[in-house]
Amino acid sequence: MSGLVTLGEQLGQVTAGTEGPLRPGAAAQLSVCGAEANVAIGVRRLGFAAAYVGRVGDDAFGRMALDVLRGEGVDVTGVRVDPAAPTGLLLRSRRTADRTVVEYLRSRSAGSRLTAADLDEDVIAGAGLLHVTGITPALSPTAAKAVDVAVDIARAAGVPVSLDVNYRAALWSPDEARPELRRLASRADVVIGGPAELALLGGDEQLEHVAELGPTEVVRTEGASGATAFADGTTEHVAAHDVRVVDVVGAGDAFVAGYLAARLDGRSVGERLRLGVLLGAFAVGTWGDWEGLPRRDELGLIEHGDEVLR
Ligand code: KDG
Repeated sequence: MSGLVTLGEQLGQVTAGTEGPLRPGAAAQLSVCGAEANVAIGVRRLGFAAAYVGRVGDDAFGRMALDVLRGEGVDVTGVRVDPAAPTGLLLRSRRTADRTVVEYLRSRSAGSRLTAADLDEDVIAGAGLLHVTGITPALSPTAAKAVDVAVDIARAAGVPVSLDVNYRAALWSPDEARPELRRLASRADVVIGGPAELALLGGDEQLEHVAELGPTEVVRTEGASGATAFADGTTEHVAAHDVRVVDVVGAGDAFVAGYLAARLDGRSVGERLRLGVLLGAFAVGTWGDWEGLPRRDELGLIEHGDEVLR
């Protein structure tokens, strides 16, 4: 497989349908989410192969996760159904019209029971890119080990490694996260994160300081301002699209999917940034983490400013 391979946790997702706290009788939407699989779906929709490795429970959300990924054409050969633990859950309430609250019910979940034995060495060694995030090492010592071993396999095979810092304060403290994430960044080729995440790694948000850890490409996502990359000594910035924002969750994963898809396609850093911010614009303009990600033939809708695609 010459595409992207990634590993992580898929969660069931319950999103309140209306503004306010979660309360009895409130309408809710069910889905699945997970930063790594969001990226796999985004890359896949653009026409590249993607494989996802993880564990889900033998329950409704586990089945939903597998159905979604299979339906998107993501290779799930590496997903184990673990009968000993439930699929983790993410509760999302729109606490007010523009403030989202996320709660995790994921401790001792199936996804956190991921181990290095779940990895297929040949799949990683044959990939065009291994993508990992800072969420998986925070789940459990065995999941952290799985990430480490996956990176080892990729590096030994000459497969580029990308890291989305994805610091989750609900899972670990900055002091716990910093050494682990710095070590991962030092073994990655591409590191992507927001300003605060890059500061967690490099002491401040300067791309050059993170690059000193070892990666050849460091990318800062800057929300409504766009994104900036430092690669091979050169800094490049691309502005974000001017779109109406309905839901920012998943925008980072969408950016990563676009950036990495363009990288798999052998495109320049500037083109990677442009595809990244374009996918980010689709993500913020639609509800859900991955549901609104574009197929390749839809890119022009935002890229060319068309209001209607005919
Ligand atoms: O990036 C969106 C993610 O936050 C979401 O899909 C859930 O993976 C997730 C997490 O751990 O927060």
